[in-house]
Amino acid sequence: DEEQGVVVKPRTRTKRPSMYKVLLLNDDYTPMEFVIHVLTQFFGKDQEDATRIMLQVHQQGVGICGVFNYDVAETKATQVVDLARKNQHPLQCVIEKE
Ligand code: TYC
Repeated sequence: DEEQGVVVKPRTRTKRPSMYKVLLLNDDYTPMEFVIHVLTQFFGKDQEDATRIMLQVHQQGVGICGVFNYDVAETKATQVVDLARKNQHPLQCVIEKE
């Protein structure tokens, strides 16, 4: 190519951003209503979906609120924990790389 005078465009590899699950963990003290509130307000779930996810966490110990890029996942998890602490609930919300 070079000797024929053809200009080759350098290719830069692009990566799709890694995605992160936001998980809620069960505990013995956080009220079910508060968990449902979190799922509707921070994760856009309707009442039915929020109740289903809350019960799954309650019964299985962990459940998925949603999957987001790192910044959004980290922000949501922090907001959930901040609101829980403000209300003196021990609710844990963590992120996990997919
Ligand atoms: N186990 C809690 C209770 O019985 C309810 C609960 C559900 C707490 C989900 C946390 O992520 C959670 N009040």
